[in-house]
Amino acid sequence: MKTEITNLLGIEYPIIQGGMAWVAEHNLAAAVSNAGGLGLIGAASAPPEIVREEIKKCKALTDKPFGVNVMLLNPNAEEVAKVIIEEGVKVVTTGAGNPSKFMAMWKEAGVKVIPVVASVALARMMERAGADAVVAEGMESGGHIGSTTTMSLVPQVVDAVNIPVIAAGGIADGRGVAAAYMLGAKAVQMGTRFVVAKESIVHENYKNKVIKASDIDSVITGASTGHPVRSIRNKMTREYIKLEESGADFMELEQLTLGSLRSAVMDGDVVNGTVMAGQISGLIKEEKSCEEIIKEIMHDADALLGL
Ligand code: TUI
Repeated sequence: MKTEITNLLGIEYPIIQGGMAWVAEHNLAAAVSNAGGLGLIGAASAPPEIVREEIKKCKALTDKPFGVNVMLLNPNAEEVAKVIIEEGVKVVTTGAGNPSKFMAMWKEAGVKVIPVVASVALARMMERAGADAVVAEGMESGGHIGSTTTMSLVPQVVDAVNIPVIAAGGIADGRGVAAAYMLGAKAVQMGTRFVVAKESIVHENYKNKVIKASDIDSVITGASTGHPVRSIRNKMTREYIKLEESGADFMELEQLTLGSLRSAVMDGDVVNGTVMAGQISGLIKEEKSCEEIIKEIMHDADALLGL
């Protein structure tokens, strides 16, 4: 399946791995890129020098293109944006905000810029600002989300812009890829599926939580703070929602989630930690290598699309 995105990025398959905080480190990114997709290092809240080290380690593991995701709520985003240029990274994606102020410097340096958007308005603005493509991410996704579903968002973004659109949110198999293609997308981005990859460094407890989750096991917390986050229901989300319903203030809510993603991903605390994952978790039944994931998905998508 060759598309405008495989051509733009110089990759074999139209599959991008989400730039997930703590999860998307160099081992996972390199494994996805080596399997013919586009791996991403998620800069999340990491200090710029850690991002630089992650980029160097990824380069040592793959000669294929890979990218970095800049999480725009990170106070260090500007320094991370510069590290990306200094290290010669070819592709950047952004999340959780509007990357307009970094666009000129990235474009001048020849970096391909692919903002993740959750609305038509931001997609249009990104096209005007010079984005090479956009990821239209529906609210089925894990982590920080918008309020429109993939099924509704993708075709509306496709109609609104002339740059290629990558679909994300609720996609984890060949049917999802084929459906995204039918909606006009030229590639997909998957996060949750790659959390449960053999090469993913996340704690076994986290992987098992995703594998055991059903269709209705994720919840949204943080809507009251303006930063809604989808994760798998546990003691932490129950306490958070109770606090939110009681009208707790921002700082009190922040206190509960401080370091909670890290403790779930790294220490396997899936009780008090935050297990970010998408609604498609119910479809993911076993750990597979990135190569197996990508090969199987593309085989099924090609068959469905008659390619
Ligand atoms: O960014 C993501 N997913 C993420 S970021 C993240 S780290 C985090 N952890 C706790 C709280 C907040 C963040 C975990 N998961 N996906 C891309 C995405 N971007 N989804 C939604 C958006 C988005 C939302 C509003 C993009 C722009 C926006 O407003 C733009 C504006 O005009 O400011």
